[in-house]
Amino acid sequence: MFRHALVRIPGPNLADGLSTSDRGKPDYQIALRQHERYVDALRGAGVTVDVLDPLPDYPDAHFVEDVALVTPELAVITRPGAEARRGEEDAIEQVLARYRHIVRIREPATLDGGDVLIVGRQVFIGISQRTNEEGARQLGEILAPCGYASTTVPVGSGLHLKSSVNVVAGDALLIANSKQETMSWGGHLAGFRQIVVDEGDEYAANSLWVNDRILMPIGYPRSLEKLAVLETRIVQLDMSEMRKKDGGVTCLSLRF
Ligand code: CIR
Repeated sequence: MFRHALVRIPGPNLADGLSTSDRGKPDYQIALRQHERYVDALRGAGVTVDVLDPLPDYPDAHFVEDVALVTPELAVITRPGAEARRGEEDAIEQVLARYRHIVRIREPATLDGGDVLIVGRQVFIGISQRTNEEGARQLGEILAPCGYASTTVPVGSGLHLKSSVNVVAGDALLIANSKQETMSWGGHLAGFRQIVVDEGDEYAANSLWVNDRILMPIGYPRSLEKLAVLETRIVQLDMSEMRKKDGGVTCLSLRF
């Protein structure tokens, strides 16, 4: 059960954030409204949400998931793979120190929270453009004494591991078709139900299970239908402006 979430309000310079998308420039007012709906959805799931102010020098800072990860035992402050985002993690450390013992990922490691998928005591760490082997090694070493087993997964194309694979129930993963086939999961997927989203619906694989509900981007009826097997309440959210900067529902918060 998650009790808390941290989010950060997008700043007026969000259009300057990093992006590989050709969906155009985000509209600030619409982005703010979408963010508010997202916070409402988290509150609806019963979590207390700390809403942090924008960081003027960091147009991607509302994607808070990348700069930390929080387990019941501790908080790990990452070292973001994109140089433009380095420094965001210092601002989140001060906040998380109120809730958890802090451990930091150190140079030469790079690690983005978007590459870390924790399912029970199993940690999948995506090796991506943002997360290197040393980042995965340090994280594995930090989490091992708490009883977590880590394994690396090459992300290949796409930004982060969780851009295309997410946990949607205790034993179920939502996974983009292409990733199920091409990622070498080394047999680690065996214990999980896999709900595979169709080609064209890849963005829907970036959905977020929070307590009694799943937050997912609106506009994916086929994936919505597939998720119905879980009999979990689904909240659909318009993520159009976040998507223009490669963001989705998972990266906008830290839950713990
Ligand atoms: C970036 O490129 O870092 C941001 N524009 C998007 C980060 C999205 N984060 C995530 O999916 N975990």
